Amino acid sequence: MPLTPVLTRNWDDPQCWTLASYLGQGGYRGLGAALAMSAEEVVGAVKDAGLRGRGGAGFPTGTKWSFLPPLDPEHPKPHYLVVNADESEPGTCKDIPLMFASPHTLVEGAIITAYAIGCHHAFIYVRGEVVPVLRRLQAAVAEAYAAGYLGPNVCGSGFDLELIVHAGAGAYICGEETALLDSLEGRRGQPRLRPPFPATEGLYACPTVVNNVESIASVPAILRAGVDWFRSMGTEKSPGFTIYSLSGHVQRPGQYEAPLGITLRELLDYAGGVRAGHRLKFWTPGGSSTPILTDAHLDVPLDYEGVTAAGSMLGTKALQIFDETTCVVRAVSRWTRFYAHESCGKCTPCREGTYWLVQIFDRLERGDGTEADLDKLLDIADNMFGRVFCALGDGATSPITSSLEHFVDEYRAHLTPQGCPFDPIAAMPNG
Ligand code: L3W
Repeated sequence: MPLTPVLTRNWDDPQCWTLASYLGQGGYRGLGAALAMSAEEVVGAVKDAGLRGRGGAGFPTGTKWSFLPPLDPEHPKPHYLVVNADESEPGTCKDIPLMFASPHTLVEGAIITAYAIGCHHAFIYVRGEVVPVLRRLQAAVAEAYAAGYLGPNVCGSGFDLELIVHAGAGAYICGEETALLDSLEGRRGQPRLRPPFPATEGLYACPTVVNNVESIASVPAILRAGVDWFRSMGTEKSPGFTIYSLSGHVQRPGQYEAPLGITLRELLDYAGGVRAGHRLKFWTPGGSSTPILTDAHLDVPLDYEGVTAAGSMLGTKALQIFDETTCVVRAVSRWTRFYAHESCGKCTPCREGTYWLVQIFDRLERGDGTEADLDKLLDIADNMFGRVFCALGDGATSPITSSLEHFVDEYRAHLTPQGCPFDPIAAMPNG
């Protein structure tokens, strides 16, 4: 399959983040097309295109928009749009480069989405740590206001929109949509019980669309080039293009924009393959919250159906590549430590479960593990999965159960007084 640079197409331009560069590439033409349509027609176009959420879950974007109750002049409750730009999943690095290189793509997508859902106040909730990205977003929003794309009477259409860039304080849990809303309201970010989903009760208990950066940034191209064009890429159930982030033991790590349904084997060809002299051992299709896959899955179509059939999720399309020098137990142990650190503590299975998982991994690595510890890992994972408050806890168990499924012998090789049999230096990119 060929690469399909749409979102990434102007990243080589030395001034790619500016309005002038974006306009030179046909920017804001999608907005022009949208404003010539009714809001319902815009929602219909995104539905027909089959765009699915790029933040991890793959939920149909247009369908989500259509869940918002109609605006009722008798009982006015505003509609809000919140862009989830809190990218923090391990290995996931698509939204931050996208906002850094081409912030206007997101701004244009947010304006179109707000118009479609009848929203007059939209928010971009971005990780506070990525200050250069924050500055570029703020500059792009300021440029858009000055050019009349934001503010009262957008492009003379009679539609008013305020767009606010909000910096989060750096918590993984705030990427969970309801924790993000709590944080945006000024509270400690912790997930809310769903239902009600944000579409009916979101920000300030008002109907709210929460979408990932890449989902929103994909909207202008659909309006500009059309539904058929979008559907000419990807698969029937997962149409379009998307950004795959390749990292780890790969010759040319980076973002590769390609149709959904491409395989890791094809993407590795573009990325120069696994580092010289080594072979693929395991990989993640979507960050650390998706079950790991192995070299037996090189030809799995990277779309929402193909990856599911292989026993994983597509997730954030963060393809972390590990060669045979990597200890799978150590990799999973590192991720587990991340989840324990980032657990918000609201629910017991996640707060306690991630803590005890870390204790067991530490035992295995230092040579104090026993066969019973392997059962305990599965037992704790079983007591977490489906019993936690949000997807963070479920995600923490995915690499554990899948690595035990594929590499139980490697876990057993740790049950010696020496513990981990791997040389950590060999696994370093220049090892
Ligand atoms: C109205 C219904 N809305 C579902 C909406 C819901 C949400 C979207 C998807 O987790 C995954 C997670 C992570 N009425 C609805 C409805 N919705 N039913 O649809 O919902 P859901 O529950 O399928 O997923 P989620 O809670 O959004 C996202 C995985 O992504 N992930 C995480 C990545 C982390 C980041 C980050 O770094 N910030 O993106 C990676 O794989 O594990 O499974 O909007 O409201 N009946």
